[in-house]
Amino acid sequence: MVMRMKNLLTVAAVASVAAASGCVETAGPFLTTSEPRVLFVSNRDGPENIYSMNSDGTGVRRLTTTAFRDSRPAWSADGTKIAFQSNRDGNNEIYVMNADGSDQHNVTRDPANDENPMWSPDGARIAFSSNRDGNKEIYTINPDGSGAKRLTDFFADDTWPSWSPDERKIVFYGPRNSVNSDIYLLDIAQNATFRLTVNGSEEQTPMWSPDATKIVFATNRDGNFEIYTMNPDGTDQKNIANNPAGDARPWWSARGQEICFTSTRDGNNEIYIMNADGTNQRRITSNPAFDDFCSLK
Ligand SMILES: [Ca+2]
Ligand SMILES: [Ca+2]
Ligand SMILES: [Ca+2]
Ligand SMILES: [Ca+2]
Repeated sequence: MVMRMKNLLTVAAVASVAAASGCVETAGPFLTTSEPRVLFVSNRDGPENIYSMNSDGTGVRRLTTTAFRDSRPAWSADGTKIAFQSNRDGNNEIYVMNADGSDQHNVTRDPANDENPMWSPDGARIAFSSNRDGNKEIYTINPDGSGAKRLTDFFADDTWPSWSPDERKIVFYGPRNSVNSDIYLLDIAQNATFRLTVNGSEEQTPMWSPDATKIVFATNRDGNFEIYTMNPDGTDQKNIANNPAGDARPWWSARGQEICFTSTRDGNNEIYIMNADGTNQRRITSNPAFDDFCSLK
């Protein structure tokens, strides 16, 4: 008994030293090496369904098996839940399931199109877009389906919300200038919206970095779609993909070091991962089917 106590104390001491020195890359509530880190959508088995895989492309597993269109998966911050959209009940709804695909249930239950879910960092809310009030606006809802709340009210379509790490702001995109889309920032408490990009091109699919310092998005301002990062005030916009093919739908990893995205550079839509500065771009799917909408934990 004394020996066992001593061993426990030793393990605890080692863990705290590792934490203090920052050497805990694989520690935490998720991210063991055997766990799939990547979610994506593919029609390789017929209908668009949601799959998971390891970040080296191995271990592909189909999580949804409906004959309908299941799309836009999003990891919860702790990696235990997945939100996604599906039209299996007749129109697009937001669903939640466990990381292994079990317990799939409809959260929104509204006859309008409910799309593009994103968990709040604490997992207590899901932001999404819906046209239930006439055109697409940003909403939030509790994962049990209660407490739906509209956050934006503008005649253009607002979509693809992503929370700031402090949950006070949400970035999204839409054609508010009536000509092309741009990235906007909503300060929730102030109910104030700020335009972050001012370009005569399409700026789409923003996502806030987990360390709060950057927003990643896609834009075709350079003649083809590229992945860009910028500061949350819109400054320092720079191309980190730099590839003549289409690069789109970027997603920060939960720890912030990596970004997954879609590219057509190898002939059809495939999933890629790169470091957050754009280095080490590598393909992780290799399938003639449509592979897209990655989420990386
Ligand atoms: Ca719906
Ligand atoms: Ca624009
Ligand atoms: Ca490109
Ligand atoms: Ca493919």
